[in-house]
Amino acid sequence: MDRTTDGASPGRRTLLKAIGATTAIPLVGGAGAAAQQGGGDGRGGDGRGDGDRGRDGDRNRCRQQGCIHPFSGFTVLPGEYGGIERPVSADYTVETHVELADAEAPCGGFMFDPAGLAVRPGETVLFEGVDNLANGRIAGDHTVTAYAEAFDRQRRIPEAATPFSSPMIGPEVSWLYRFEEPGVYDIYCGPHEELGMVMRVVVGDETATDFGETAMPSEENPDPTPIGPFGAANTVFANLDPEAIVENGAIPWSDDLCSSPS
Ligand SMILES: [Cu+2]
Repeated sequence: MDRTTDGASPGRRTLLKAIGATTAIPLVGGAGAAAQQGGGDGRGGDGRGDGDRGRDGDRNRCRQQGCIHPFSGFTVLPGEYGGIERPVSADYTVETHVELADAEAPCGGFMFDPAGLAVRPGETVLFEGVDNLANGRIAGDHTVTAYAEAFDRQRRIPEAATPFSSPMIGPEVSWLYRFEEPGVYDIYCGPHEELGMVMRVVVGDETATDFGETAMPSEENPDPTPIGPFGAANTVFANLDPEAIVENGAIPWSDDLCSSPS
């Protein structure tokens, strides 16, 4: 049933495991290499396991162009932790920061900057936690998380979009994500949402924000469904008009975003 793995001798399989399937591909010759090409040989989906799939398996794991995972994105670690190169250069950069001078400001200085960003379908955004005490900003620890049922929250991303979240992004760590489906994406930082650390990405020209009603947890209803944005996040979203984001391309962070709309 399984020509590829049957044809691969135990020796070859051991070699693949030892040096990694991807780097092994250019090294193996003859029938083994031909079987790795896939397509055009009528094999189709044959129920093979993933363990020894080499290039085919990689394709399944990297469903987006450039191997940016639709759920977990791509985490860019600093060199001392392996220095894995990012698969693509980003089309846009968003800084995830704490502005020290704004500690007394309504949002406490926690921000995505810009807070509003317009991109085209298929473009990539790098969320960057660069420590820069010299300009009064420190990186802090943040996440880039979509409002979605997967996280027990109101869905505030397009129906067709995959929910996503970065891991915790600390100093000198960055996170790359590709936005595919048109529409409005509301994003929050797990630890700092209540302080207004949220942002809105508009992909393409779809600017509808009919996310529906939400309730906040209360004594009478401690576990409402769905849960919407918390605290100052509501104020920031009220100030991030999707049409204005598309018109301007980006809305930089400012403390005004954290004040009630007039
Ligand atoms: Cu944060």
